[in-house]
Amino acid sequence: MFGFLKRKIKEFITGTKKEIEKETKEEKGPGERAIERAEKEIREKTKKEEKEKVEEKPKEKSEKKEAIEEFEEKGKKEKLEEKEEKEAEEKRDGLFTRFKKIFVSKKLGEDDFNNFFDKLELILIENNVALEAIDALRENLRKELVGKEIKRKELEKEIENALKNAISSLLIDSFDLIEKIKTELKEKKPYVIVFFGINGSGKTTTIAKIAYMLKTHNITSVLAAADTFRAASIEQLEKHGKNLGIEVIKQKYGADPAAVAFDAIAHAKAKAIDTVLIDTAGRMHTKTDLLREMEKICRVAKPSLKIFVGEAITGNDAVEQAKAFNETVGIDAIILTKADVDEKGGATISVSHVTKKPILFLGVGQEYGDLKRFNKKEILEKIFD
Ligand SMILES: Nc1nc2c(ncn2[C@@H]2O[C@H](COP(=O)(O)OP(=O)(O)O)[C@@H](O)[C@H]2O)c(=O)[nH]1
Ligand SMILES: [Mg+2]
Repeated sequence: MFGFLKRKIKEFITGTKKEIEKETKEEKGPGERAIERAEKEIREKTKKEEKEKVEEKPKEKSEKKEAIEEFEEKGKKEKLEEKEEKEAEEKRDGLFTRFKKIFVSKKLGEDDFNNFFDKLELILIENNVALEAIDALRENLRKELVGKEIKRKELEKEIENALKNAISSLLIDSFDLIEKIKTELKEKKPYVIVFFGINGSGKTTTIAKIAYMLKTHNITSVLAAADTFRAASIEQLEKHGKNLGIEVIKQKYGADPAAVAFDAIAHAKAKAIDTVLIDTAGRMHTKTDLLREMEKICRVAKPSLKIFVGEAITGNDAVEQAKAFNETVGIDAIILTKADVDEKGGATISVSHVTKKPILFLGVGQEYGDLKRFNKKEILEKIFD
């Protein structure tokens, strides 16, 4: 998951680090020259002082000393000189290191940032991040980076953290569906969920996964085969129902989907079933048709939750679909399927920002258990660690 994006971001951060390092070296020219001059002066001054000290001493004593004493004295003197030289050297080093520390940092200006972001933007586009999300990332990153003094040593970490924070603020924290259902069941039964999304996005499979998950939490459900349009869709849902021991309410192909939804809800009420999961057809031949059909289902079923199901791998298309469904019927949450085969992650990064709705789950395979609760922290770890 997100392998391609992760690799690209890593390359980008390392590349930016190298570039800024090169720039800091070039830009510190005049400053460094000033330091070098100061250093040279200090070094010369220290040397001069040392020399004076050394020269003063023999003058006082040499005339009075015997040859041996003189010899001994010389030995002591040399040792003392050595010690003093070492101390002075340490002092110079300390000073030099301190100067160096000041000049290995870089303050990012507006131009630096634009240059930096232009390159990042290409990577984000390549990874299917939606333009609206890219714009938001640019603003978030600008706030984090422009005018900030960045130490060369911390460059990589700083860029990574800034990017992590910027992406994090695009993702909306999701809620715990099981907890939500349990709470609402205390007030009203059944809890009705409608699943929207285009053909092949994974709606039927996801409904089966959700039904399986509910079952493991002792929440009962009934499935409504309200996709009366697509060939074999009813049989597909029935097969899942059989596998999971969950009832499927159906009518004939071509029947009114809203009527199927109505039947399923009536059935749940009669049998005291906790939830109704409504499968729909993803007909998108014209927006008006879809609007009418979906609106009717919603009017009849009065769902507690409207979930958009999209394929993570389709990137921008999934984001555009989510936007269209949100504008027509209004969605409450998102499930992105096929995240297991999505190396780019663009839809996952963008869809919440564009719709302002949370991602609840990621589909990560074709088994019933392959539904992963969306976790912001985990996503960021997948991209960066
Ligand atoms: N790898 C993978 N395949 C999935 C996932 N979810 C659904 N699929 C597959 O996608 C195809 C279409 O799914 P389906 O549920 O029929 O889509 P629908 O037309 O929206 O109902 C099927 O072959 C599913 O097995 C997923 O999370 N990962
Ligand atoms: Mg289907």
